[in-house]
Amino acid sequence: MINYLRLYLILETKMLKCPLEEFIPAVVKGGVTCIQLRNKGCSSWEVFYIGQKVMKLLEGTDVLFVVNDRADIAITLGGKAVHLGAKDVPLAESKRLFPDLIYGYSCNNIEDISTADIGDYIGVGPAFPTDTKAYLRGLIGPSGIAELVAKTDKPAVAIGGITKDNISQLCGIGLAGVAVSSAICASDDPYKAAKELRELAEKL
Ligand code: TZP
Ligand code: MG
Repeated sequence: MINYLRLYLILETKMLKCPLEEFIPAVVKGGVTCIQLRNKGCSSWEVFYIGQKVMKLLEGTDVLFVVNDRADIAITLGGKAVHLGAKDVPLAESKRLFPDLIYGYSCNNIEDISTADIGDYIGVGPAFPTDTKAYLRGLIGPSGIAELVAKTDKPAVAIGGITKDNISQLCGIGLAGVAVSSAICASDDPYKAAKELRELAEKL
């Protein structure tokens, strides 16, 4: 699991500056280790359809594909992993129904950390301010992330507003990796953005 978390891309296709068919191979070459399909606000049909395309483009790579929010869509796609949070269906119930999925869980406080105990990895944040997520939970910053990471043995990725210019503030706090969306999705050169972030993520 841990190897898939080093550079965790949160895909929002509306941000892309090139076709998905170019973007996915570019970021894989650049060094992303996991791709989560987020596409907030899209219909189930659209998430399924884009998910199929992404899975096809990832064939033959060692990049983990994760569906955000929806275990049912992950299962329908034949995917292996889902990412849930406090506003999604309960992790325990989902795990009971779909025990073979890999589960990520979003954590912002100590209660979330305890809920995530039955999951496989955690996302912790927000690290920095971001416009990508509406209704962002309270900013906890690098120090808040460090405190939560110290209270669990689950592999953790930091999330929220992470760029090549601030990632160094997350070094030395026990992270398995970083999760980024706009820093790669909205880049004019997604290959270069992924490559630079991967190199910096190796120093966490
Ligand atoms: N959850 C907490 S912050 C965030 C999500 C999905 C947005 C991450 O996107 P960005 O563009 O890397 O800030
Ligand atoms: Mg969610």
